[in-house]
Amino acid sequence: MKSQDAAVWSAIEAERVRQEAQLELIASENHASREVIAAMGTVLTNKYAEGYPGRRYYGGCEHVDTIEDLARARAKALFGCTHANVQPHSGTQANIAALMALLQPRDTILAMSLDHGGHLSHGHPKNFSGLFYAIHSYGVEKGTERIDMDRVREKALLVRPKLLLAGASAYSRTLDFPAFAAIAQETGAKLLVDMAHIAGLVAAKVHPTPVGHADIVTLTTHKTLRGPRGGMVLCGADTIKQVNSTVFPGGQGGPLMHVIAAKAVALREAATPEFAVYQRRVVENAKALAETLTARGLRIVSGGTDNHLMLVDVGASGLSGKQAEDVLHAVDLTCNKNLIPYDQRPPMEASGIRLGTAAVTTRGLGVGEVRRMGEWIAEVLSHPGDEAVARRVRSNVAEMTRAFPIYGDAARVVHA
Ligand code: DSN
Repeated sequence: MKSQDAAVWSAIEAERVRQEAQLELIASENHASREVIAAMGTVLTNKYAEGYPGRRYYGGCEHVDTIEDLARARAKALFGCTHANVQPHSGTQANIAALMALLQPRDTILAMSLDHGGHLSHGHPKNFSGLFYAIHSYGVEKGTERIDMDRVREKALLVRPKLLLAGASAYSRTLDFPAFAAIAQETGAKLLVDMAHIAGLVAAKVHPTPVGHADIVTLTTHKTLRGPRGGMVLCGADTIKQVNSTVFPGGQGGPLMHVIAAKAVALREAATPEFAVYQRRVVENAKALAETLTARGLRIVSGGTDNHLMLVDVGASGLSGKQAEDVLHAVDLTCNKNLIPYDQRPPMEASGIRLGTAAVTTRGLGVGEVRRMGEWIAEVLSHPGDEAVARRVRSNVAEMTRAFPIYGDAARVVHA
């Protein structure tokens, strides 16, 4: 590839070097294994396989049938559900399928507000969910910055939604799935749980599972689950027929068989004891990072974290979230600006940053390294524009990334 298409090759290589040289704190990202990446770069990308194993619209599907069956079986075993659809190209595609399976257009949904940590596909006015359904939202309380299930119940009794949606992309506390299910049952709503962020924690039993409580569970495979970029739907016998039809032909055409193979590989990895140890370390590291930042005077939304992520209110340092993201990026610490609950700033400025420990834990950082990294974050945020501080931290980050390579030389083989 280097000689055939140097332009694309060099951009891929530059991205590989960037990932090796920066500490990745974006909570929705991770570093997939070489095996997961290898599965995606295979001849499976050539195959059209609209339909499902044993019922395809094209010939020659015998081997991709094997792959999709493996992925489905592994997903069911890992998450303890009876049915799985592994075809969604992304989390949003999985949510499109789930909402179409459970609702009619214009039905009412009660979901967590994006401003308080929800997700675009849970009702943003410009997303399909906000365009085609009537959205009401719940959020976190002003004082605790946590979801209060009594308040969710009150809202559900008022709104009487057809569907209650639980799940978030910027909420650091344990989600109470039995309580969501009880509210759904009391108000006659279906329950959809989008566990995209916490799927890896759920697989390793580090976060309670929504399976058995929700009518449908959706997830992405590339965040804490550490697989390829993609989505998935888990459900029971009562909804699988609908889900299979709303994934294809409802929301998608041909499945990406190379990505489904990579999902199968990741699901095998996620069933190993090593993966459970990894997920426990992710949570330990997140707690250590939150404690370090708190000790250095930074406010963590809701006072801490139960999972892999946290929101840091950077307002007191005089910076916006955008500025904080930029000064950290300048020292090779990558994160994203994020609204904090009741934020006065617009989303593109924001008052917070979101930090997650899934990716740095994958490359081997433990509590000691994460505490050192927390000190560097605090130092940089309290001295924005101080080039001497930035130089010192950048050099510390470089040393740590060299000590904890992600792929080492093997990545060169994968991408060459
Ligand atoms: N964009 C993802 C995140 O960063 O949380 C959610 O899809």
